[in-house]
Formats: sequence, C-alpha cells, structure tokens
Amino acid sequence: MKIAARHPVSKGRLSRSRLRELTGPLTAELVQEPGEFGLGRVPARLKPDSTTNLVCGFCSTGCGLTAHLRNGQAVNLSAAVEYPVNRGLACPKGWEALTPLSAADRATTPLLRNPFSGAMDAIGWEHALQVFTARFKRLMDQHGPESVGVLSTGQICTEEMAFLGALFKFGMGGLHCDSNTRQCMATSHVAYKQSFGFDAPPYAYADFEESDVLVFVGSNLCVAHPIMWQRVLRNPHRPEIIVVDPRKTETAMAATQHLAIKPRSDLVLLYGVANALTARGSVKREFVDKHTSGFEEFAAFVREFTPETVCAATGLNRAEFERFVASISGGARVSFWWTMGVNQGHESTRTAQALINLALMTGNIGRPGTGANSITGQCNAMGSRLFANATSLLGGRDFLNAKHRVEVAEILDIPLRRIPNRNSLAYDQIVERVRDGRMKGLWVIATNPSHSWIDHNALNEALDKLDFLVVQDLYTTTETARHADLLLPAAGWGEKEGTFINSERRLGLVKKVSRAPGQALADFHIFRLVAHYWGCGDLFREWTSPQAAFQILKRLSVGQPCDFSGIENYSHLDRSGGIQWPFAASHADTPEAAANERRLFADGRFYHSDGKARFIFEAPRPAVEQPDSEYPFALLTGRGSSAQWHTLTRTNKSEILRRLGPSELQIEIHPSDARDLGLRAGGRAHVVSRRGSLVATTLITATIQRGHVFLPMHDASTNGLTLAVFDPYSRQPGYKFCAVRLEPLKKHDGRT
Ligand SMILES: Nc1nc2c(c(=O)[nH]1)N[C@H]1C(S)=C(S)[C@@H](COP(=O)(O)OP(=O)(O)OC[C@H]3O[C@@H](n4cnc5c(=O)[nH]c(N)nc54)[C@H](O)[C@@H]3O)O[C@H]1N2
Ligand SMILES: Nc1nc2c(c(=O)[nH]1)N[C@H]1C(S)=C(S)[C@@H](COP(=O)(O)OP(=O)(O)OC[C@H]3O[C@@H](n4cnc5c(=O)[nH]c(N)nc54)[C@H](O)[C@@H]3O)O[C@H]1N2
Ligand code: SF4
Ligand SMILES: [Mo]
Repeated sequence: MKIAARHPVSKGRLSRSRLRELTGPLTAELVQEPGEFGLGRVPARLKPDSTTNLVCGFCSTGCGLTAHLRNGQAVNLSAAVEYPVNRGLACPKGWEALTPLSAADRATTPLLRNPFSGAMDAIGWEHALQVFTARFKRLMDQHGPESVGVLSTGQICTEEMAFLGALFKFGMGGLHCDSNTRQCMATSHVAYKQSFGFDAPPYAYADFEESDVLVFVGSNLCVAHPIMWQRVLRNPHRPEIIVVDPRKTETAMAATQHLAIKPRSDLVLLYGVANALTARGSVKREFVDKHTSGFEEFAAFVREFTPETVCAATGLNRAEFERFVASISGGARVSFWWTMGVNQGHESTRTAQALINLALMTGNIGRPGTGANSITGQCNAMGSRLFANATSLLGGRDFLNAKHRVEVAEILDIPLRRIPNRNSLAYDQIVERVRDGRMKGLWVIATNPSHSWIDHNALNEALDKLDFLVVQDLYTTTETARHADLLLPAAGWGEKEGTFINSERRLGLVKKVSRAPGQALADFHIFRLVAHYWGCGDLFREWTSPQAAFQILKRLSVGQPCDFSGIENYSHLDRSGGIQWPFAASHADTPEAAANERRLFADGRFYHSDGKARFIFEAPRPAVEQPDSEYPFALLTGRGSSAQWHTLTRTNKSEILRRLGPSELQIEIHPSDARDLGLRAGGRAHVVSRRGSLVATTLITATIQRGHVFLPMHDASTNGLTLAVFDPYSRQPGYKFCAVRLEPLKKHDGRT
C-alpha cells in the first residue's frame, strides 16, 4: 500500500487576501465565503442576461460557440453564426458542452488518500498544497530532480500550459515533462520541424474549399472533425476527394476515390506516387530548384517503388493506383491532409514527410487550396506544441540551443541557470522510468493515461509503484484518478479563461461562463498556488492572470515564426473571431493581416537557415507485430463516433451524447471472417492479443477488410490489447496496428 505521509512545509497560513491575490483577479472576484473560492459569479464584464462567444473545448477545429447567459451563468449553447471557423455549425459535442460540467462526479475539493483506509479524504487547498510540496520536494531531495515527472495535455489553455512548463522546469527544478500531445501530434511536430525548419501546419480552413483535389490519409474527418468536413462540402470546385484508409469509413464513403490499402503500407504507397509523378514529368522543377533541397537524392531513392511494388504492398490494383497518381498530377490545387492513421505508426515521421515531399515536388504549397496539412486533434494541441515547454522550449525554441535559452531567460526575467540545457524524456521513457522505479513521483494534468496510453496494463502496474501520484482533473472517477494519492479539483472549459490554438493556427478565446463547483480552481490558479507553496512564486510574479500570461506569451513569440505579438489582448481576439499566427506587431496593419485568414509559405521561404524545405526519406520497415496463425487479425483502433470524446470522462456525462454513440463496445469485423469464426451479428466475442483480452459485441460490416478488425479507443479495455511500439523520431505510439485473435464467447446455453 502507498503511504500518504504528511510533511507540512513550513509556510505560514495563506491569508485570505493573499489567496485572492494568488488566484488572480478573476477567481478573487469569485471568493464569496472564506474557504469557498471556486464558487461565484462569472466576470462582471459579461452582462448577466446576454450572449457571448467562446471557442469549443473538445476538438482542434476550434468552433465558435455562443453561450446564452441567465443571471451571468450559461444556460445554453449554440453554434456561433459569425465565427469564421464554423459559420453557424457545431457538432453534437459542441452543442452539449455544458452538460459534463454539472456531472455528479466532479471533484469539488482536493482529495488525499488515507494511508490506513485507502479512501480519498476531502481536505482543504492549503493542506493539499502542503502535501504536494512536501512530498515532491522530499523525492527530489532524496532521489534527485529527475525522480519526479509531469504528464500533461493538449486540452488546457495555452497560458496554463506555458505556466505549468515554466513552473515545473524553471521553478520546481524538474526536467521530465511530456503530454498526451505525444500520443497525438508528436509526429507532425517532428516532421514539420525537420522538413520546414519549424513546426508549422501551413494551411487555412479556406483551403478545404479552394482545392480541386483533396487527399486525406488516415483521417476520418466526418467523424473526428465533422465541421471541417462541412467546409469540404462547401467546396464549389466539384473536387476530387481521395481517402486513403484501410476501412471504408464515413469519410471514405463520401469520397470520389477510396484507396483501401493494407494497414501500414502508406509509406510504400506515397514513395510509389512520388516515383510515378517523377516518371510522368509532373515535378514542378522551378519550385523544387528554388525552394527545396534534396530532391535529386529523393527521386533516385523512390525509383525502386514501381507500380508493381506499390500494388503488392498496398493491395491496390493498378487502375486505382494510376487514377490516384493522375489526380494529383492533373490537379491545379492539390491539398494533402493527414491525421492519426499516419501519426500513430512505427514509421510515422517518415510517412508524414512522404506527404510533405509530394506537396513540395508538385509545388502544391503556399497557394490557395494546397498544402501538406496535418490536422490537429485536441482543442489546444497546437498550443502545447508551441508553449508547453516540454519537447520544445517556450515559443517553439530548442532547449539544446544556448541562444534560445538566453532569449527565454531574458524575456521571463529569470536566471539563465534555471533553464535546462537538456531535453525531457519522452512519454514512453517516463513510463519506463516509473516502471523501473527511477521515477517516483508523477503529476498528471488533464489526461487519463490509465485508459488512453498504449498497452496500459503495463502503465497501470507502474502507477501503483509510484511513491506519489497527483492527478489534476475535473472528475474523481477517471481511470487515472483511481490510482491517485492526491487529487486536485480543476475547473474545466467554460469555467475559466484563456486561449486555444486550433488546427489552422487560429488563437481563439475561452471564457468563464459557468461557475466551477465547490473549491475547484482553474488550472492556472492551481499553478499559482503551487508556485507560492513551492517557494518560487517570485519567479512568476508577472503571471498574475491568464490575461497577464498572454502578454508574456506574446513576448515569447516575437521573432519566432509563430509571432502573434500584434494581437493586443483578449478583446482583440474576441472582436476578430480569433486570429491566426503569424500576426506580428510589425504586420498588424497590413491588408493581409486584415483578411484574417492566411496560409504560410506564399513566398516559398521555409524556416531552415537556407530558406529551403528538405526532402526527407528512409526505407520502409515492416510493422513490428504481424498477424500470424495464432493471432491472425490486424487490430485497428480510432474514433468511434462524433459524440464520443476519448476516454469519455466528459461526453459520457451527457445522455444525449451517450445515446448518439453505441452503448457497448463493438468490434467491426468483415462478414466472411465472422462466418468463418462462427460469430453472429450482435453476438459477443473474446478479443485476445499477446498483452490482454476483452469482450466486445460483434458489428459485422464489409466496411472493414478481411483480416482486419476495428475497435474504438473510447472503451478502457481497448488499450489493454495494443502493442507499445513507437516511431523512433517522434516517439509517438503506434496505436493503429497489432495482432489479435477472436473467439466466440459462448453463453451458458452454448449460443454466441
Ligand atoms: N487505442 C488508441 N488509443 C488512443 C488513441 C487511438 O487512436 N487509439 N488516440 C490517442 C490520442 S490521439 C489522444 S489525444 C489520447 C487522448 O487521451 P486522454 O488525454 O487520456 O483522453 P481524455 O479523455 O481527453 O482525457 C482528458 C482528461 O482531462 C480532464 N480534463 C478535461 N478538461 C480539463 C481541464 O481543463 N483541466 C483539467 N485539469 N482536467 C481536464 C478530463 O476529465 C479527462 O480525464 O488518446 C490516445 N489513445
Ligand atoms: N468525436 C471525436 N472527435 C475527435 C476525437 C474524439 O475522441 N472523438 N479526438 C480528437 C483527436 S485528439 C484526434 S488526434 C483526432 C483523430 O482523428 P482521426 O485521425 O481522423 O481519427 P482516428 O479514428 O483515430 O484515425 C483515422 C483513421 O486512420 C485509419 N487507419 C488505421 N490504420 C491506418 C493505416 O495504416 N493507414 C491509413 N492511411 N489509415 C489508417 C483508421 O481506420 C481511421 O479511420 O480526432 C479528434 N476529434
Ligand atoms: S467540431 Fe470540434 S470544435 Fe467544433 S463543435 Fe465539434 S468538438 Fe467542438
Ligand atoms: Mo489526439
């Protein structure tokens, strides 16, 4: 059993006025009774009976939602009509976003595990922060600063992420800090950085409407980004829509071409396309010569990827392949889009770069309707890529670069020695250290790895080995919260303010339109309290509120490709319908900036020092675990329905959303396979991998190929099966492929 010892640090009691000061003007305003500081009014600047816009807190589309306020409290939401992203549309999660906030299992006070009973006892913030500080400090004193780590998220505000990263690394003296963005966007981050010189998705959503050929690789846009899909539907150019996905997804059904490739054969396919385009003379030589490097080597490398090789590897027929090539070659404005079917693989970085290479060699970048466009996942994955201070130093800088460290020290006015000159371990390496006992304390914020991490049985065993696990979440019941020694109750989206950055680099505003329950506090204010109790509050004296932190972020962005120093403040964002980076102060008055919709690389200049983009490539490798006679099926995983969000902690709190998704875990299997195995529709099957097993209801459908099965990621048992493989460059997990077998589950009467 874990011992939750109490070692109060010798800090004086927190006076009420000091608390008000620490929790910032916003929360201070909310303090009604002594000790009751989560409750209260929404900010006075919102009229009590009015409407106000804020961006959605689920996916990276970043739709604008209109909150309808009564007595200052949001009582309803609708899709914002004027917002440039969604123009009056929202998906079910957006419409229902208020409901999860009033769930019964909201954490309303800090909870501390009782060492004797094992129960979680309600405690006050002061006690919680004393325990937090004492336990982490003791571990760091005894076992060194690397014995504690942080796992955070792409789902809190940028101001909060930056504060957390700065607090942990510069204030608390920690080093190992990663987030669920690793599970999601690490591949795009690394691919762009290597190819373009900076992590910079180049597009605007207008490109969905302006392309005449759209290629979606490993992206189920209809389900995962339904409002982006609506933008595709508004395209007036009768576009060719090509979906590369082993499954006939909703998106594939709506496409003009579906390339139902064998899983993990994308890299061979894309190299084959590059070769065929070269052979056809479809290379835009002028662009390639002027703006890129490495094309000759690339062209020579792909020569062996003949149409025959491609068809054998992918299972496509020659006509399908030729049509695909011809569409790209013939398109005047071709855009390449990708999501998790690419990012979550064993060779994902090179696959993403194979798409980038296609855009570069055909000159499909920097013009309307073009681009090598990674679609983001979580509402603020883009914020975490730039500002979490985890993989990159604040503002997309590099911890290993001495000049960058000096810049950040100066901008933040902190001693240079506080900035680590080493990179953090990646998520899987942090988990590994927890497993081998070197990592003893972990602070988990706004992510639920006990459910979502790959091969999570191994992770969950490791979590129980920790001396001290702090979970900071909205709910007490998440799979990860069940392992916690200390739970810190967080205010959620709609209960706090800050900014998110969406897939098209648009900064959007989140507002407080609802009261957080009990003593739950915005993550921002929790970090302020931690800084104070840790004794490093002085370093963060300028971080008094999200608005103040936003001004610091602006300074951190100056001179970087993501420069948004031209955004004055939150009101500016509010009245503009969000603003895309770059928006440098020096350019804020140009007509281009006024257009409020912009793409990158119109001038053909990339961010490497020579201004050129690079062709990067590598020989494809087979997936680590191939189906065999014992485990004959390839298991694919991904999003199930547009009403379900990840580990369901939020969306399952809405009856409407629950009804829109399946009520039980369903495994998709091809009719012929089901027949061979004696599985009937709606019957139950045992699904077994080398790591674990689960029981699912069979959904027999020809949308999945023979030899494959698909499980949504939303059920906690799915990641009991997955295989922990990682792309070597991005260390993103390969969630999308492992081997399983299926067995009918007999009822007592012998029926399945
Ligand atoms: N098999 C399989 N597994 C996958 C994937 C897959 O495709 N297949 N996809 C992966 C991907 S892309 C992702 S992004 C991950 C997602 O995995 P997770 O991040 O683990 O999933 P969420 O359910 O979004 O967890 C977010 C947690 O934060 C809490 N939370 C929400 N808002 C706030 C807030 O403002 N403050 C605080 N403190 N807490 C908050 C929620 O209650 C919830 O517990 O899953 C990955 N796992
Ligand atoms: N409703 C809803 N929307 C969401 C989310 C959610 O949980 N629920 N999560 C958000 C997040 S964080 C993310 S990252 C995005 C994810 O958005 P997507 O990436 O679009 O969703 P997934 O279903 O994970 O994966 C996309 C597709 O990859 C395919 N795939 C599997 N293996 C391969 C392969 O080898 N090659 C190719 N080409 N394709 C393959 C799968 O069949 C699947 O259809 O969605 C975001 N939006
Ligand atoms: S598409 Fe994404 S951002 Fe838009 S309403 Fe749905 S979940 Fe929210
Ligand atoms: Mo994601």
